[in-house]
Amino acid sequence: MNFSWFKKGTIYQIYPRSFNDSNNDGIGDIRGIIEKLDYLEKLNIDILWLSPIFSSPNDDNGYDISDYRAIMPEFGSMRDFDELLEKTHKRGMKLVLDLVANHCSDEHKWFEEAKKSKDNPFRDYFHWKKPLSNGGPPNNWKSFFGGSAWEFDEASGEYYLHLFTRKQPDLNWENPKVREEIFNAMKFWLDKGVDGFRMDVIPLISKRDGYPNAPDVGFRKVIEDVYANGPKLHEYLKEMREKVIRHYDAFSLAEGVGINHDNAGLYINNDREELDMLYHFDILECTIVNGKFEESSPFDLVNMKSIFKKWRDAVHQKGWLANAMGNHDFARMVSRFGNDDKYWAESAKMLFIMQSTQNGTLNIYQGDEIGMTNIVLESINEVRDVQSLNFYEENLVTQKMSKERALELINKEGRDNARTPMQWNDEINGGFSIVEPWLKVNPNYNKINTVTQENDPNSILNFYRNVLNIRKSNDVFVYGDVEELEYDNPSIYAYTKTLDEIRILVILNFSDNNSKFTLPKKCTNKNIIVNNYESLMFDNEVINLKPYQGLILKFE
Ligand code: TEU
Ligand code: CA
Repeated sequence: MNFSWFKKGTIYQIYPRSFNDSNNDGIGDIRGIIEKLDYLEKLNIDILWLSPIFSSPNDDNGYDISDYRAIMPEFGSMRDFDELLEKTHKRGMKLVLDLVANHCSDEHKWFEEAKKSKDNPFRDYFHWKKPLSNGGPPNNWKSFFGGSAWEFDEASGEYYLHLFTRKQPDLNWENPKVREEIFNAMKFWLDKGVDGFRMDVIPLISKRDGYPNAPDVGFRKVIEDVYANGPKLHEYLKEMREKVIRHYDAFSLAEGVGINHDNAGLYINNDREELDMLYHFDILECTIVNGKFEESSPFDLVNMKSIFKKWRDAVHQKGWLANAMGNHDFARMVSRFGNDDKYWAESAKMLFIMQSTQNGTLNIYQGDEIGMTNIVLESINEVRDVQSLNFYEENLVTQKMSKERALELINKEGRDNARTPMQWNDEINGGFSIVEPWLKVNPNYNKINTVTQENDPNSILNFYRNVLNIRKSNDVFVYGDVEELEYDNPSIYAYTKTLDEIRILVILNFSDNNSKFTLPKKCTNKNIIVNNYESLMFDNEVINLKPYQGLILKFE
């Protein structure tokens, strides 16, 4: 399938728990999303992706599903969902759900049954193994969220596999009944009219035969070589396309944990008939060496350029990527890649110029359009994310670092940074809720909120709207071929994008200082279509860029 709506369309990721609380219980909900459809339409969004909205005990905020066909009561009812879907479609927008199919919740009835006995018909929906002779777990696999990936079940004397928390048992995709259950759940939502799925950790669904021990090569490499890309993975993805996706005008978007540019094509190349696109993690993890809260490297622009280039080349004319600079699993984009203090607005805008001119479907994470920043959580009691909490607790045992250092790392890289409630206005709790929200609101909501920015023509919000508007009527943004200029320049990222006779030139100053750049051809102010500063000095072919200045010039 080769529809262009998902290539050209802009995706907006909503983390429902933190988006908008319509009934003031401190938790965002579906009616809260409905209330903000005007806002999203005005922003020029085409596709909404909702992080999981299904029933869940919320050990991992919905990424632990206990019923694939029911709405989480805290988020509302099926009627609310149907209304959201209808109203989204009425505005010409699409709605995409999050399919978490590698694992479910330990409170799902499948797992509750499976635990009852070894011969329960649901037992084989999961991965069970006997202990080693010393009683230990069957292999050395580690959970993404710390500790062993195996949990001992007293009653049956066996371990079950959970690559995430112990409340997220991995489903056994070898079992055709499991595949059937998941495919039927997908059809249930697609039949309602949902327009596709973002597929959570889909590269992990096929496990390696015999569960071999992982070599000691760093967690990232272990994910690639041992957890992801298992032997039957592509068979399952083809089956999913054949039995489900193919029959609908809907897309499948892989969350690409464990995929690298060498094997990406196996997932998304058009001739493979598997998935439509994927998010790779290389940009999002470009400062993370092995895993979160471990060693990190400083931001390096040339490295970022090389990642973009590598991926672009890998899928060129064969497959399609999706491009995200932030999501609910990482710290805030402007805090990581820009300067969220002195050049907050400038760098937020510049990053969006980059993002909106890179290849692949453009993906905006809620709040980035107003430049929301990381938060400082003052004590561990304010931390909500299970990944951060597990890390903190593990450290209390191992004493690898001081408690203060652990909290500092959580504040730097933890997922709560991106999950603080959306900042709508400068009223109590940023207008998210009138009661205390489930996670602290960033105290900077007085300054950073949608209403203040709505009223300011130079705001980040209005800049996003404007760029998206221009992008809609300029296919070169989406389909143009990229060519780099001054590739080795450590502070300026410059590239052209060309489609037929039309060429744009993007110039981005990733620096707190002024930087000079020599234009490849003579330009005048008439060539400028986007500029995040009010002025620009043309001095023949040399331009002098201000800190974090970003420009798009157009030539015909
Ligand atoms: O994330 C998968 C994933 O790989 C992340 O755990 C990522 O590696 C990590 O956050 C970076 O440190 C997906 C979801 O996006 C995440 O929210 C879930 O917790 C996870 O799957 C389990 O479903
Ligand atoms: Ca609510």
